[in-house]
Amino acid sequence: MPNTSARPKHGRRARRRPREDPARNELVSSSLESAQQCLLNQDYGTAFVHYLLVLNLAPVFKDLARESFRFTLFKWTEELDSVGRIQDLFECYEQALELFPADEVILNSMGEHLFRMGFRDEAAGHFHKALKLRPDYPEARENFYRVANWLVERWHFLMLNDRGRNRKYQQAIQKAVRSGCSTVLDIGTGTGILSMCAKKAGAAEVYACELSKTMYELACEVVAANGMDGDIKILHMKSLEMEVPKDIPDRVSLVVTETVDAGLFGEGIIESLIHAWHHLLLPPQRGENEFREPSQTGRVIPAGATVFAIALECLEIRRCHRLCVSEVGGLSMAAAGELRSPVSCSSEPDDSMEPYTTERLSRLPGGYRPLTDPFTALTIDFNDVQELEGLSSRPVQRLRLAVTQQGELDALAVWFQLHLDEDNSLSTGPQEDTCWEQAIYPVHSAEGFLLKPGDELVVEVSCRDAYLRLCSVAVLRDGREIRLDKRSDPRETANPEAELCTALSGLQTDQSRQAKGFSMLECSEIALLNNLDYHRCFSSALDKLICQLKLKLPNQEGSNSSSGSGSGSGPDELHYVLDVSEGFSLLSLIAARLGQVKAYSSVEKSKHQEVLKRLARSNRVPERRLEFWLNHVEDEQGVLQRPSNEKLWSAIILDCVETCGLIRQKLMEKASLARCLLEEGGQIFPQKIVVSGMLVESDTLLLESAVQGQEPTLGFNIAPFINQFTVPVHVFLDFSTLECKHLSESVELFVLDLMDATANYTNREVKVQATHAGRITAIPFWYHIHLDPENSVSTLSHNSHWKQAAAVLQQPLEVRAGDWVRLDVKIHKSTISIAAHPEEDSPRPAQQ
Ligand code: 44T
Repeated sequence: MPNTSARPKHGRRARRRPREDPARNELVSSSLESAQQCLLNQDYGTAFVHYLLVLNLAPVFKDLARESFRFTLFKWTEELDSVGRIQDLFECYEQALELFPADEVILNSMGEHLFRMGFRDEAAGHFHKALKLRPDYPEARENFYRVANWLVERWHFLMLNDRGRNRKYQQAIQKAVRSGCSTVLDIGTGTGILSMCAKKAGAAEVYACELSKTMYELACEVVAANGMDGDIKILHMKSLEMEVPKDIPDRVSLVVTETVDAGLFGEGIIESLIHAWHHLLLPPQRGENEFREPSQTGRVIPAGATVFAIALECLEIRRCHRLCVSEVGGLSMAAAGELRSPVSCSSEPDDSMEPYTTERLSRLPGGYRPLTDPFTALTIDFNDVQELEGLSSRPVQRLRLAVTQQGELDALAVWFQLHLDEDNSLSTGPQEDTCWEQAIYPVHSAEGFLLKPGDELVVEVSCRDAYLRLCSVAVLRDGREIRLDKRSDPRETANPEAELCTALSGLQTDQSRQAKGFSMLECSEIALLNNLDYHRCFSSALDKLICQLKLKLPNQEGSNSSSGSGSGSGPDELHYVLDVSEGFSLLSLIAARLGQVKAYSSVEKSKHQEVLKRLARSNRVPERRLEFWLNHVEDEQGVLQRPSNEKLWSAIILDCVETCGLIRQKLMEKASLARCLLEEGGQIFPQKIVVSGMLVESDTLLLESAVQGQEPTLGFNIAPFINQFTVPVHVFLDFSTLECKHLSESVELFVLDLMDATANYTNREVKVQATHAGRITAIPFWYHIHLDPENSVSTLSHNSHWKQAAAVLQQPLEVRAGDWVRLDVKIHKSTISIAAHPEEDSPRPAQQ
């Protein structure tokens, strides 16, 4: 019999009111008073400490003081942030969350700080928590949407929607388990689908590991919802850290994994499998005569892979990886030196370089031209640990490929066949109807090389640092080998006359080239440099503005003497132009070249500043006319300031749209600040942004947005869980090649007038008439960026460095041709959202 006498005592004690402590009460009330006084004096640090004391000693004040406490926290951490006391900042948030663990505003705000510091996963976790606490909290929702793509990458949806792939993996797993593989480890389980297949097929023990925290948590949820939480042990770790018996009791007979990316090895499958063979798998079946039970041997699904490649010409790839123009916005680019995209496998492996990028070849704008037949670049047996281990020491393989079509060599593209077992394989090829992209190895020596039928292309295949690397090294033509990596200009080396010219001018070029080395630019920055329309447009708008201002000057100063044409103007008559573009931008230099202009660039990286300085020199722009703004300001908030105390800006160039197709955050705030810093007659560029869109029916967009359909995925309940990570706006879209049916003309959705201080952006209703019958699943949108009434650029143009975005509807909307649809367009803090409704009152089309 338990001792019951103890219980009432406890109960009594718990129920008793805390003893009044006058000294403590005194402290609480004086601290509260001090906190309020400090708040009034804007001494937020002290106020914060007082509040902490009060709320820890007297939690009853929590409700009352919550608002002021939050305010103090935000003000104080803002100060800490501005002086770089990041550690202290996060400590304050932690203390605040100890007091208010379920305060969605504090959680969301801490998420924003984490996000700015680059802790994306942690930030996302905070937004997610805030949203769960208050699903209708718009700030947290917008923040969550911004990070959801990193938490759960969009290809998860594609893969789960790819029934062919799901079925093949299921069949291979079923066959292996039924043939006796009874213990299974799923490496990189994602949503847990392959583990559940193994369990359902009858495996006795199933283990799974997943390194992403979000995916691990998701897998746990999914497995539990399918009633298998007792049957599948999921570990939040990288397979390389797993040990027997610490993490799993014994070696397993089957490893299943789909840790492959478009370049096959990019998710580390080689390293994972070498480790698994040494530590986690039973020994493999060796030879025919040494037969052991399948339950006593180890094997891997997929069993192996064959990698294919092809050489191709593709303008779209070219414009993102090398400079294709010699003059941009009136500037000669000759002195820029070599500009490279960060995608290269020819140079020494380097953290800042990626060996390949990925594209869906079938969706490349402008298409591509194959220059060779597809060839086998590599085969690999995942069940042979010696072969896996030997991969990185395999000698570089030189392949000679017959050129089948004439064209400029822009890239090698790679795909593979994944042999799940003897019967089942998946292909990631460009012709297949799969969710896969292909790996792209761009050629980026400054000039292209024209391949001709009869040529042979020499490609080197290697596997350094566990990445598959392909490199076009030479062309064999007429018995001569022309190196592609060590030439000054291929067309010239192939042509003796030109070779002579190069040799004559060579000395100087070669020297300066060596001195310069190369500068690395993002693919979107290179595409931007190649966008002549963009620069021409800015050049002409700036020119027009400066001319207008020059004409105004004499009147303003009441002078009628020699100025106006600029001839007699002194240094005081300079016009100040600020370019706050993100990343590499030539616009400041284009402005500086106009004369009478002092331009401030926001280019930050010193190598990039060097490029601009070189270009300034070679284009005869005096050095003092180009300044690097960020070299003079401590923190980013200082970006929008006056050029000097007595001066204002003639023009401020704002970078409005992100490459992904969204309006930049805080654009309108920046614009209103910029307006205040303009001299009379000055302008901000752009003046106006018109957002346009179109109704479309696109299954592709749906497949990339959420797991579709009502039926369970392979019989498992997965969709509702992963679909929590669905976002309403899809980014990085190429509208020109999106498989979709246009259901309307393009329509104007919204106008942002950056020069209008009174504009108030709220909801807007737009009526659109369907031109065709169909299911509206999405509304892609893009921007016309008006620098002034005459000059505008479109983010939809073929040479744009911008992609498009699309609002994907939660519920597709059926329409007939002629029906009217009402779009509710909302812009909240630069985030666009669009909802579509049938327009009930609109006139029906006349009956035929
Ligand atoms: N994306 C394909 C690559 N992991 C698939 O955290 C095709 C991309 C793709 N976990 C468009 C289309 C497609 N130990 O959740 C991930 C990852 C995890 C591991 C534990 C390890 N050693 C690893 C390695 C990876 O595995 C999961 C799957 S990786 C699959 C990559 C649809 N763009």
